[in-house]
Amino acid sequence: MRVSETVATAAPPTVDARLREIRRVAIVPALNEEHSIGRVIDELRAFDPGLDVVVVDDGSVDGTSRAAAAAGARVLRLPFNLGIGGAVQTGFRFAFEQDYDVAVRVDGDGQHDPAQLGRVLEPVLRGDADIVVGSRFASGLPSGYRSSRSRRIGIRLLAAIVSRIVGQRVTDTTSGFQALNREGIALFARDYPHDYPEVEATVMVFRHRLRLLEVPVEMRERGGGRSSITALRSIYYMVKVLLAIFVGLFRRDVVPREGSE
Ligand SMILES: Nc1nc2c(ncn2[C@@H]2O[C@H](COP(=O)(O)OP(=O)(O)OP(=O)(O)O)[C@@H](O)[C@H]2O)c(=O)[nH]1
Ligand SMILES: [Mg+2]
Repeated sequence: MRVSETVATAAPPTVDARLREIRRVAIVPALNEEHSIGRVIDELRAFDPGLDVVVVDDGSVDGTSRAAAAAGARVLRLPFNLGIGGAVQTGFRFAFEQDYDVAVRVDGDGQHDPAQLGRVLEPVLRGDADIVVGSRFASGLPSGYRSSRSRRIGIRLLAAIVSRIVGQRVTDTTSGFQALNREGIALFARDYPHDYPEVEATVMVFRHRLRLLEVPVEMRERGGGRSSITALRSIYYMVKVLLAIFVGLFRRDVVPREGSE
């Protein structure tokens, strides 16, 4: 074999080339997002035309399902509102059962910019992580993302507590902008927290000995619709999530494996 051939085969493939070789799906939870869902789907396709898009419509009372289907997405319509955790788990079950290799999770309100998915996917495609979380605070630089002061404090406090528990610094435990390999998909298909799930899910990932990495992302303001998180709910959220984490620490059999019931 000539040296030039060796070099050519040894060269690492680009993200695009690696993506093309695998089955990948975007999971988009949506509750009453008829005004933003079409654009989210268009942007996902612009990032990767071969990406399958699954919108989990969690009992919307507006035209979310119609808008998603019109934009070419597969729509999983839940008969009533399960809440964000149930909707997200439905998406992961679908991804698992349909044998997808990689899944990304993107909110239906347009806050996550699909153009940044390359960065979120990179460590998963490189084989360095089972789940990658796009973090608003990982860069240490001020982020364009603005939310209420109480909510920012809450996010940071949760990040500090979770970092202590898992023994790795995490900066954004409430981000739903994620990429997962088959192991990550399998875990979340089997078991996913409810209500306000991301914080608990972060702890769960570590307890199952999966590898989690954060990458810095910029998040946008909501395109329309209403946030599910009001000021009063933020407090409820903090208390509930902290309780759930501590109860979760006492769970014994935390590692359901693919193929085991
Ligand atoms: N399926 C489902 N999706 C929900 C529910 N509540 C919110 N969502 C969706 O989940 C995503 C995240 O919810 P948001 O309310 O935007 O939460 P957030 O992004 O943390 O909060 P904001 O920064 O205020 O937007 C959005 O795409 C919502 O449409 C729910 O009960 N079920
Ligand atoms: Mg949002």
